Amino acid sequence: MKILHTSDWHLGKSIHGQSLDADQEHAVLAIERELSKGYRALLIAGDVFDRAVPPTSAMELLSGFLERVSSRGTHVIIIPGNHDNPERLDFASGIIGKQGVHLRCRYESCFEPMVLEENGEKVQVFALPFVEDAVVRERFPDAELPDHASAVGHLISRMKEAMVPGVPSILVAHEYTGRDVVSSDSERELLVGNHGRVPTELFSGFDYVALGHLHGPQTASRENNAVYSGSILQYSFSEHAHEKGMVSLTVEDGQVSSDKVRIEPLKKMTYIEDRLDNILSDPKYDPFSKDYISVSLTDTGQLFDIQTRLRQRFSNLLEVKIPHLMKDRADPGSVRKAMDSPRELFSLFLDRFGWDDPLKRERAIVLFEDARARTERSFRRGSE
Ligand SMILES: [Mn+2]
Repeated sequence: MKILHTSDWHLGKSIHGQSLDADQEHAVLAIERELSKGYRALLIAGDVFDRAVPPTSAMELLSGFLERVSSRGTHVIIIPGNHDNPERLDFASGIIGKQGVHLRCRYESCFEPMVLEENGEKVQVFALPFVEDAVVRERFPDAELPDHASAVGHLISRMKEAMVPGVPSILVAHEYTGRDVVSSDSERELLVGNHGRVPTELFSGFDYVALGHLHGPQTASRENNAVYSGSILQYSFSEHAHEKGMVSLTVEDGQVSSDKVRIEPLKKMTYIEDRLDNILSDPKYDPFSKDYISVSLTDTGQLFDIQTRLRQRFSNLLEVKIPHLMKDRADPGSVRKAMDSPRELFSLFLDRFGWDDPLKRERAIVLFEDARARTERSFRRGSE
């Protein structure tokens, strides 16, 4: 039996004001194509939407997808992540569940496993909605839950009580766990908040833990077979090196094994660090002309029309950084010192424009001095 593990779809997300609707539709279709290869179920381990109130385009995309996939008999198991609003996501879940789309948004109803079966092979899937400590405390007032780990631990221990013996088990969760895991910009804001990292030991006792939350595909715990599938797309330039995709699980003879499946993005996110003239002319940048581009210019000189010129080469330019120029600007001291000497001021001006060649500089300074002398002479004549 095959099960597809995905997470962090973030439908409705935009970056630097750029809507990702087309990119997300492309990725969702790739998931649908993979599912057509004979999967029993799809897991979405949280952050289905990017926002509590998603744009209608995102809702339409998910709605159409669920309709097509469930009509082919594939089960879909969804938990809310920290970006989702669990109450909204839970809408009509009772009716939708009968069609095989299982929204697990409430802690009270997450203890019982869903048992899936195919050709005599069975698997039990537990789904833990993103754990909000305050809500868990309110729902389970008798439990002692001083911190996030104890809240997560409480819910998981209740699941283990309901576990069917002798049937392999999968837990779906949206949590931050693992000792050597790497986080990225697009999820960072969430990790420094109230929700800390929980010990991986909490996830022991399952045959596979299908995690969401961190956007880089990675293993959180080898012993506990806890894996982050990663987001379905690159959602920040800090993720430009990530190969995004999903995890294909095979349940066979009571064992769960996993394989990575790539999602080829419609447009990649590419980060380029170089001098402006190189970026504009070097053929090595030709293949990136349609990518989402973040440029960091290494130039130290003043530059004109940067956005327009870069955009002619990269139609999807999203970000330009000029770190050295910023440094220059932050040092008004050198400018003030040069104010007394026109020659030094002009020399500083040449620095800003990146005139490094000593011969050219010398010629420019001679021309400048000459022009200045002539101008001063004509001023003197005028005032006589
Ligand atoms: Mn996320």
